[in-house]
Amino acid sequence: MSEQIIPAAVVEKANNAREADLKRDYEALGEQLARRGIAIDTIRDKVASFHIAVPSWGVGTGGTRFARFPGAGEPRDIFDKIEDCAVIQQLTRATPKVSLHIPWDKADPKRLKQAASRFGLGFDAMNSNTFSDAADQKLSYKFGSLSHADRAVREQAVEHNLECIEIGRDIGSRALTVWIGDGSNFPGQVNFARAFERYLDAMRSIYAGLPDDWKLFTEHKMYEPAFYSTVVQDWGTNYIIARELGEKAFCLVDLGHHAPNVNIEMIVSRLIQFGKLGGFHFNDSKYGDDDLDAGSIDPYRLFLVFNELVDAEISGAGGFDPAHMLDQSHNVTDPIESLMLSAVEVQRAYTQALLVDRTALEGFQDANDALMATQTLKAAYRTDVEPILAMARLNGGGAIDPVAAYRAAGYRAKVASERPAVTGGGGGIV
Ligand SMILES: [Mn+2]
Repeated sequence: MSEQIIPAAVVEKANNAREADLKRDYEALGEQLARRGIAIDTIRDKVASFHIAVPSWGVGTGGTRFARFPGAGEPRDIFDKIEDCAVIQQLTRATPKVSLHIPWDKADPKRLKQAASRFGLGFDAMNSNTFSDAADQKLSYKFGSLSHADRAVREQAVEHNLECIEIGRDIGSRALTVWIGDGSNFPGQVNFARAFERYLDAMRSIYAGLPDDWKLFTEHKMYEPAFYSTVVQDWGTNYIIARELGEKAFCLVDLGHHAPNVNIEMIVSRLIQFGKLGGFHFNDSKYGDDDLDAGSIDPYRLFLVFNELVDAEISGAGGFDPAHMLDQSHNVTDPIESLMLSAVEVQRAYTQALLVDRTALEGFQDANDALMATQTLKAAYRTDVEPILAMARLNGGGAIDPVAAYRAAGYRAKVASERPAVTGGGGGIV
């Protein structure tokens, strides 16, 4: 039995106050779903085994490029971060893995492993950082990293990524995510083709260092920090990269890294169809890479993404096993609360997508019945699946209402008294 940070008695008390109502709601929803030919327990079990990784950098307050307003009791190092992540997992039972960012989270791998296994946690994809300069770094990434004009800078960036793989091997990770800030701010500043060729060369060296059972995820982003051009700017370029590198290379879709109004679910479908969807960085956005909480702005879009994922899951698309990670920046909320609710929102979209009547949908599509086709999706989306999510949490030993249990435990006040305020530090908005 792994250690629990929130006292079991607090969770039990919070659950006891809600359990009778939940059982009634679950039964009522079960009857409703049975009329639609759906077994609620089957859906609940699928949801219980659906997991989302928490980013280590997400448990601190992110900040914007204007300022960072630190929160109380922020984690001081990776070991504090792991404890915060353990709280999220304990109450939601949806986030058993943590995604590390190097060098921010650099520590003795043995200690990392011990710290995580204390709480029954594991490690998800490793994330390299060549978009900022580390304190002890020889050469600067100011003008790029893996695509830099200077070979020595490129080699340094490759070495860093290989080190991330080494650390990852020691702690049981199975993937490396590479996002670079390389690009240009002025027309003419960079030769597009030469920069991309240099990037591909550098990535081939990283790919060569990848263990056989690992995956390499590359993440595209349209703009920021470069504002005229970005080396890995869109999913087309990302697809080319994955194709060029080989079968262990996949595209990572961060929901905030697209132009406004781009049809992300269609990108997801294309990447699935050609076997190159690696996974996701879930968040939400209104204008750009806002890194807002998943499902907070456009929950229907999140559902439509999952509609594609469930479609692929059901049709048995070859090698389909996408990684699910959150990638958010919290500025006005308690990061633990935001991450708990975001994990639940991602689970919710998955659950709703499981309810789509796919036989009916295909019939309406073939009959060109646009209205009924879209209503078929809406019928699933409109279903309040909260009782399923809450029951999966309760059965797994979590909280019916994670935020209520978290607040009742007074965790934030407790760590605020133990952890001195963090003033500087990397934001980590990728
Ligand atoms: Mn990201």
